[in-house]
Amino acid sequence: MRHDWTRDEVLALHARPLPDLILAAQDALRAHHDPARVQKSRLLNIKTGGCAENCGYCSQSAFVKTGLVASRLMPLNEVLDAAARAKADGAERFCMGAAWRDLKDRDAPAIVAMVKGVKALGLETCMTLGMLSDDQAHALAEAGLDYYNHNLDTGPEYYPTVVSTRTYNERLDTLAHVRRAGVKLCCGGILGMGERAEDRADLIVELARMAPHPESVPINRLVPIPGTPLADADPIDGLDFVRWIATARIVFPQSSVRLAAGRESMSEELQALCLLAGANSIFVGDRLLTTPNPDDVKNERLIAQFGT
Ligand code: SAM
Ligand code: DTB
Ligand code: SF4
Repeated sequence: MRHDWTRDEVLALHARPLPDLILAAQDALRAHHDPARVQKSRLLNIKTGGCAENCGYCSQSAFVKTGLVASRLMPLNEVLDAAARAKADGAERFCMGAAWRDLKDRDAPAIVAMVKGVKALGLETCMTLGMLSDDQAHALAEAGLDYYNHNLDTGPEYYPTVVSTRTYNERLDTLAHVRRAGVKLCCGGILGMGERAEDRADLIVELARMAPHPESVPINRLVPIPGTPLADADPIDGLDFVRWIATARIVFPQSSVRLAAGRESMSEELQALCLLAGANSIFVGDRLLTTPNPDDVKNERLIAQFGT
């Protein structure tokens, strides 16, 4: 496992002739994973909208008017009902997201109860709640949380263009707290926010510096949301996106690489190429947090091509 990738090395990988790149990505995948298996995670938005951060891509920021109705934290019984349905539909991991800048101590008991309840249903648990203190990360670990999602989103140079209410270093602090508490890390980014190839390479370099690498690396393709600052960003080219997936697979051979948001706007063929390029996980269910996701008939048809 390498932790000292440079920007230029990552850019050179990404620029290899497509057949060589895909072959190297398949080799990396097959060295550590079953290439026929696509891991399935299900998302639930447990607290929608009204967020105090100004992430330029997000429908849930209080800084933008997207028509989204903000909600309070979802009651435990509703979360457990949704988790039971997700399990019945074949999800393996249940990821609960809250539109918070950070976890408030007053909400922590409710979150702990959700982790315990979802785990008792036999699902892996994942939470994404914004910033966490050291103590909060330990409390979640004690409750049995398997994964914490906290994305770096892009490289450090482009980051302030996308978000100005928090810094890259604050993001890294939470990631360190989660890691110290012994919770597995889910950390990746978004492509198609107007960033340069260099910024994408820098994101990969930052993630690679973490030792161990994040166990899960979600690669999102921007879902442009009317009313947000990035509503009109130029979409990333499909094959370029495939190249970045392959690059991530080669740099993070042991990690789960998730083809995360953005599948709704991709053809089945483009999604299949992303899986051939080494992605081995998707979100199932017809909703992400606030936007649609392909339904499970489509998801199963895609996964069936890969042998499971
Ligand atoms: N508030 C928490 C946080 O920011 O960490 C958790 C929820 S936040 C919505 C989780 C992640 O979803 C973001 O870090 C971002 O990578 C991704 N995301 C949000 N909106 C998106 C969009 N429109 N397109 C693609 N990815 C998006
Ligand atoms: C991640 O990297 N992508 C997920 C999950 N982690 C929390 C979120 C995608 C959100 C897409 C836009 C929306 O539905 O609001
Ligand atoms: Fe808030 Fe997370 Fe959306 Fe940023 S991405 S505005 S922190 S919910």
